[in-house]
Amino acid sequence: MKFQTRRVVAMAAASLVATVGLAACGSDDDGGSASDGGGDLAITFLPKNLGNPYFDTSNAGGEKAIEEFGGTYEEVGPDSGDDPAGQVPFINTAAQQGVNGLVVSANDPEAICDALNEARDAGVKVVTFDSDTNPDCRDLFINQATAEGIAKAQVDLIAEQIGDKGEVAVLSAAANATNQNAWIELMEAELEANHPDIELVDVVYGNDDDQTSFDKTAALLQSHPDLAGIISPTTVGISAAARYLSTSKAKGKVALTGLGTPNQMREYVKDGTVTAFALWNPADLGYLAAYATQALIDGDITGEAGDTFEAGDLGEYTVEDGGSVLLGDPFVFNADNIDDFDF
Ligand code: RAM
Repeated sequence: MKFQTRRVVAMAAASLVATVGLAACGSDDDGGSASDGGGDLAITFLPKNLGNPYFDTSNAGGEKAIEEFGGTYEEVGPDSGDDPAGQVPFINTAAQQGVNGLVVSANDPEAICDALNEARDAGVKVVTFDSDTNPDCRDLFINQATAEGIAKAQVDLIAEQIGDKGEVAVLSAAANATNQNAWIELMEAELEANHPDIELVDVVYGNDDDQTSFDKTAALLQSHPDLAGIISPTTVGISAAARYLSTSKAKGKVALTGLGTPNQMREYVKDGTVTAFALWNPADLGYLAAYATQALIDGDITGEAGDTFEAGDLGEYTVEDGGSVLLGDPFVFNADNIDDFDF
């Protein structure tokens, strides 16, 4: 496995990168330990894998927050999200470095648990965001939207796009991804309860790898010639599937929806491959996760239900049952609004 790291001393202002309502500040610096920065708190972000624009945006939000309250931002992660334990070495290294906080999106609910708990025993505050672990292995989960809301938004979209009948398939991320699996389970329940004429015929996994997702889309169309639609609840999957469909005979015939970023999906909305898809603001998610981590480190909260903390520009948040904090509602993007967004 290739180790990759990107470190930023968040207090030292460098170039400004605009996201939606958030600005990220950073410079690359590979030297020194995580606690050598100009700020007080060393916080490391560990996405499912590096090179995914979704996490680039979410982590830029985290970096912006760390800059505001003073600390050192670092991002580390595996190149690929297909190994359930692939994040373990990065967790161990962060704990050895003595970082104050670790913000993780989990590729597997159990495989990284022991490593996270060892880090916690060593004094590191562990916050999951985007994709949770087993709740016993972290202090807090920052949830982008309710799983029920995310599932229903995608089912509503595909039902509308295929006239509420026909075969659909799911193109997911890693097979063990906590977030995608929770959404798929709820989508199945929603289809069963409210869409009797839609049949879910397949679930395939692109591992949040562009090429794998592209190839799995081609294979889905081959093995299901009557497919009416694809739901891809991953930004990597939906953009790869859209790229495949956009030049295939299935363009305009097989509907595609799911969770995507406006910048990756814009050309496919404009060329008619995709009508509408959903997401939340990833920058806000990372920003909220960083402020929650700060509140834990400073001892303002412990992660108990009812705890409240201030999250900079986003205002006050309350910890809910199960140690989770909810960002908000999913948002639907279409041809009418996609140009209002840049992330
Ligand atoms: C991908 C990742 C991430 C998920 C988004 C929607 O970027 O799988 O975990 O939340 O898609």
